[in-house]
Amino acid sequence: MTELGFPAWLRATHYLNILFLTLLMRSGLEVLSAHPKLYWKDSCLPESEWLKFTRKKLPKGELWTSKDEEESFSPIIALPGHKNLGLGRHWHFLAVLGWVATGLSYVVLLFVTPEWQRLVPTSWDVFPQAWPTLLSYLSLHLPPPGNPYNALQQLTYAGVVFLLTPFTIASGAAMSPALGAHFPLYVRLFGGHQAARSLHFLCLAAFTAFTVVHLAMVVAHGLPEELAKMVLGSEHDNTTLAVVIAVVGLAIVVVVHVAGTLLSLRQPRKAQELLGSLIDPLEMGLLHRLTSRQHYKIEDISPFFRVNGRPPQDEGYKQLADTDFKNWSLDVKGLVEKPVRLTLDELAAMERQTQITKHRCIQGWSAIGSWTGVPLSCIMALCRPQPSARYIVFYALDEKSVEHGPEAYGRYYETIDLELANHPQTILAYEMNGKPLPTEHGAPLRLRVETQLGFKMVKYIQALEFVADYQSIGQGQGGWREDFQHYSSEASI
Ligand SMILES: Nc1nc2c(c(=O)[nH]1)N[C@H]1C(S)=C(S)[C@@H](COP(=O)(O)O)O[C@H]1N2
Ligand SMILES: [Mo]
Repeated sequence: MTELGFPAWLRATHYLNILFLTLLMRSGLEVLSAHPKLYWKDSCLPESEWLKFTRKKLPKGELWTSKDEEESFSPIIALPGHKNLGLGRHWHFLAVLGWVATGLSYVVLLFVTPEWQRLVPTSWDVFPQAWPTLLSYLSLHLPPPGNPYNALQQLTYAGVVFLLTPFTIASGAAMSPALGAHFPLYVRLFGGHQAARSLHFLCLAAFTAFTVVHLAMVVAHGLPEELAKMVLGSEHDNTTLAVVIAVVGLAIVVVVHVAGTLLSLRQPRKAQELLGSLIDPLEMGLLHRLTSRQHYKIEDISPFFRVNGRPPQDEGYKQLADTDFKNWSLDVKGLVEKPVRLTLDELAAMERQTQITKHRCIQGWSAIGSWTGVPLSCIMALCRPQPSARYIVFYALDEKSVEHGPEAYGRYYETIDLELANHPQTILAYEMNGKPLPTEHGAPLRLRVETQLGFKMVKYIQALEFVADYQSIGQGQGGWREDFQHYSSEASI
């Protein structure tokens, strides 16, 4: 190591950072495309967004859903592009794992070696010193070389590593429905779910700005010498070799992006299963156990609650609705000691629970509503699941091809495991905001499982089935959206 040398671990983490940050940026844009609007308030009133990436106009006077607001981003900017929220999230979380592991190794190594002294400013003088450096850049002159960084550079790097990065991770975590349900105060620190989402987007903007300026500076300071420092550790090393290694390194990053994009677009099920097997166990271990402790106030209830999933269009449902669901009943079956059938009146006569909670749709919008219904645990006490039962399947009445076309067919269904089913705020709701469940929100009965993303909360429920496994149901992924949109069945984040 020469005097200015950068140790190998530092160079390796710098390189991994390029890989993971670019994966995070592209997959993050995929997530954004699913609801390309940013708000500060959690009720997400239409047209209250402060920034949007869509020109779509929503029809006035007729029902539209959040699916109608989705945009298709090109794979050039989004991973994988073309309305693939499910896979975009898989990539985002995988990249989070890689990025956090890289970042932790970096920070640990930084402080067990003397390296930290170059990154962390140790004197307030860094501020007055940064000023002339900035002026000199602004007048298009290079400041005198630093050792190894000039004051402005040191401040910027330290800011990115110790402020921007932790804030980005913290604001991302604040969007997890399980964390938000268990620690509502944590989300309030950011000003709410939508503020956290907006701030998380601004972190992307900050990282992008940093990257652009950083690259421009590398070029301005002399590309071959800077590459020699980055790749080989010292500017006095062989610059040609450094350029070759850097080009090969960047080519590998590009190959990972292209391969990931093609795999996801051409073999989405494979990508879903592969990425899911890496991320889901961790998500399960960290978040699945958290219970919902949400008790918002009546004043918090959103004046507007988006709809996702159109009501069933068939005659059968219309007839049920026309007679106030007097002819509807809930079929509880499968691996239970005592199968039961319950009418709406019978459900209403059981234990009654009301909760005011925040709904978080996987696409990105949120809303607060009040839900009244019977705790699922009461239904379980009635039907007594057999020891082999591990999941509950919720079958709905809506045929999805009506909305999605022939490629995505079948009636909506989702599964949750018995652990979630036993959570204190898991209920079968028949009222919303003090009134019978409106048609668009799932009449006559819907699931509320308040630590999960919205897609788990099946509307228009017809039957519950207790099963040992969900592999033989639908396409075997644990729900209609898992089957056709490649969402993960683990919906805690
Ligand atoms: N039967 C059925 N239930 C469903 C859906 C659906 O398409 N069909 N969509 C889910 C999704 S993605 C969300 S976000 C919530 C939306 O609930 P809301 O329409 O009451 O706002 O319902 C969930 N339950
Ligand atoms: Mo959703």
